[in-house]
Amino acid sequence: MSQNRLKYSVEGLGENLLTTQYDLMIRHATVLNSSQTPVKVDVGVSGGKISAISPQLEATATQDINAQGNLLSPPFVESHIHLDSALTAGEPRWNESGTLFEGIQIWGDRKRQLTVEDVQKRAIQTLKQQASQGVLLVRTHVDVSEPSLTALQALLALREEVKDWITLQVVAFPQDGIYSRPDNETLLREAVQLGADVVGGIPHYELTREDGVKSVQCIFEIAQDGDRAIDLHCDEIDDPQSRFLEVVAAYASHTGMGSKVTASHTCAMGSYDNGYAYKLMGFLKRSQVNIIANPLINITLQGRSDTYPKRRGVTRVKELWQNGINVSFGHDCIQDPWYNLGTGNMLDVGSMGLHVCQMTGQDEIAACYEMITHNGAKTLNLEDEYGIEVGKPANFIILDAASPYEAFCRRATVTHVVSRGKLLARTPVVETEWFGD
Ligand code: 17E
Ligand code: FE2
Repeated sequence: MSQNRLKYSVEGLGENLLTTQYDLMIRHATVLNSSQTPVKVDVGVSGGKISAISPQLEATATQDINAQGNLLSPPFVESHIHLDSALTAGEPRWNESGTLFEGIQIWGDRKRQLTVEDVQKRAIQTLKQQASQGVLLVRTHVDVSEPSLTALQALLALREEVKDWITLQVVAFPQDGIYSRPDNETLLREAVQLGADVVGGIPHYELTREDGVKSVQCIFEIAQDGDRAIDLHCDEIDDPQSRFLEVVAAYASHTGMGSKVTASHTCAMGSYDNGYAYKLMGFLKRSQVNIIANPLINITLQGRSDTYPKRRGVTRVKELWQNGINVSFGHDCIQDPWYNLGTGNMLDVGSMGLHVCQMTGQDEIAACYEMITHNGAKTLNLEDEYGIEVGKPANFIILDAASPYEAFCRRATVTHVVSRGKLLARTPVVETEWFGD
């Protein structure tokens, strides 16, 4: 067993204590320090943890990886996905209108055929696809407005099965609304008792504004009773009158749940007038809620009733970030009734976000990278275990790029994925052979 006595982080780069033997050593990596400045380091891993970060480590290791000056980054965080519907695009039919509502109808038919094996097969395939592209933390929604709770049970079992290589959080999500059927509230409570980590909701899809507000109240009660976090689909619509985000912010403040509360999508914010949005921004900041935008999905689902000018349907990511609110980006769907494309690549998500939200300045691009890494870990309330620091679990990736900017430019390959101190996946960089002049 290797020594594990080195206690300094990237900030303490000057010290270079010797150790005898690491399990894994990454040489010639670039990491970003706390002020986002790139520094060249070697990283030593032992006992599943990062045990040394130094400009040069004079040590041996059971396994050596030469990063060749490339970026060693904390893993990508998928803060919002629906694994229960992943890889079902076209079943039983394709979403021709491209709307959220047709997606819900198609899923309504598909979910009647769910079995535990069907859900687990698609989910594990998706998780492997995600992990091989550098995602090691995932929050998945699972529809619990389905009487047998098949998908929930499948994903709760899978959460345990995969925990040695990927961290999965499960949100109990009543896709059809809590009040669309008499037993949906009971199903949501049951899902929490069965072990869902997070309570979900969909206030904009309840029949009335009043039902929507009541659903938020109910969700907070369930979460407080079960000591769970909250992540609602909130205002995923172009309707500027859809104002459930203010209700969520109010409950987050009144209950003191603060950063344990997340509002996902919040598309209507892109349709609010500036006066209201400005007031809301202050409330959001005080409430400490997290926001998740899903740019790949909402740029395609929203704006469908517009002619021209056509709205983008994505929430005010740049302004939320400028106001110090924690924003992350999610993929939302991989080849399902709402979005028939996608591979789980978080650089695709971040890139779409930076385009749609016009975050092309250098600091803005860096912020978009944070939205697929650190900010997602914060939303999942897992930041204590996350980051490139001595003593933290050795979960990190190496990209074929020297910086986040370059990673976005070239949609860089994640060449190495290290999870719990072990190499989990390696992907070679594709090289073109040029036969012209
Ligand atoms: N369900 C929903 O209400 N909204 C979405 N974007 C997806 C599922 C993917
Ligand atoms: Fe979603």
